[in-house]
Amino acid sequence: MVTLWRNTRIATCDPQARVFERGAVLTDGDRIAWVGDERDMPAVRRPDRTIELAGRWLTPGLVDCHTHLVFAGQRAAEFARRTSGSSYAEIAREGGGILSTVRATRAASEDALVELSEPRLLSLLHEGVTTVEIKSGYGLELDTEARMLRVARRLAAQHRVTVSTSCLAAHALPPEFAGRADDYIDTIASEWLPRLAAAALVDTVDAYCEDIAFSAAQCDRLFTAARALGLPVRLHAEQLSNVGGTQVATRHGALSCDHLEYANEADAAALARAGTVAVMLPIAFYALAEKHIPPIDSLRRHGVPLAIGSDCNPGSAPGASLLLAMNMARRLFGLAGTEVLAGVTRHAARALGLQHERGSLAPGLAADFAVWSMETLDEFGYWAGFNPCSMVVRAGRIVLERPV
Ligand code: DI6
Ligand code: FE
Repeated sequence: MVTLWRNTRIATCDPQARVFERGAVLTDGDRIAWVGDERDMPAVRRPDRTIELAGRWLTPGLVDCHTHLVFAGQRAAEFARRTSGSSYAEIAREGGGILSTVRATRAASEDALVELSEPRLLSLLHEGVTTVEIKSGYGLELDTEARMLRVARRLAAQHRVTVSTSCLAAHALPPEFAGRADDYIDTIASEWLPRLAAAALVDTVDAYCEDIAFSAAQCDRLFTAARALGLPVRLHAEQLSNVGGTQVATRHGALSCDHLEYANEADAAALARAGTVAVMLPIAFYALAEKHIPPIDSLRRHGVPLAIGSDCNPGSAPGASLLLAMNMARRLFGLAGTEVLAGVTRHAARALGLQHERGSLAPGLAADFAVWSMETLDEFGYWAGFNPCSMVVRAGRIVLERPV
């Protein structure tokens, strides 16, 4: 079916960031057939139906390129401790933090995890998100890692969303491997990854490179194994300190390096050389009351593509709002409205290796878009705790309408 979406202002988020003030989109089934100024529309395509958008803004469906939204339990008690002075690293060293969510997640069935994760996914979908990345990393044993990734696949099958999975088994050292971090990395690399990949559960391999997690050398070994299996890599790098993760990840052609609060000039240069996306996660920065801001100017100067993710997780970013992350990226990191919009569309798709399919509006790409009750594009990242998304279209079909 050919549909004409008209009377809309369009931000294509393509590499030229083209905007059409009197725009229209033609979709044919689940693909975009044409996008542009309505006056230039080819007369040959007779639409089967026409949707009037009353001058509202239209953008690509948003892409949340970094979430840990499959988990059980919550860590409100840790949040309370942190608001009265304990640090994230301190709580992690005592066996709380990630390991506390690992205990809850190991004890949860696959069905229970689907049910617990759905409200968080829906919260994102109501904000115009049509593609979401979901990590494992709260199993730290083969069975539970596989269960988390199956849950991510089931969420994709049951909801109108594209899901990209990341295996984050190298998130923390499980108690079974206490004092044997190298053995743990080797076990993931030689036993778990091949089996998870064979079951088609893994799109990307991720790791947490930090003092309280895994060293750059360990991530290097894991990434060598991942790439031998044909899997792309990405990394949680330089979040709480600089331990050289960005240098290792970029040598492996990483799709993205995420967090980067403590990245330096040489890291920015390495990201640019490798074409790696820098993913900003300001909700984690905020919730941990971090003070050290990512080197935004240096990333800009080197021309590194900047993306923004929600980081939805029960520890450092409790919540499920990409719009809030966009607001924080502007207020806390100084990003511009145009930067946050590109950061949740084109650059976020690139962080998942999906830039040729989604994240911008052009003929041949997926007909995934969001419609916004806004006057100006500068309202992206301006609202805090208010959602101006009024319609979500996925694969050419309206999947959500909200009164705004
Ligand atoms: N960095 C983060 O922000 C999350 N994981 C990571 O490596 C936090 C995960 C958690 O605390 O549960
Ligand atoms: Fe994370």
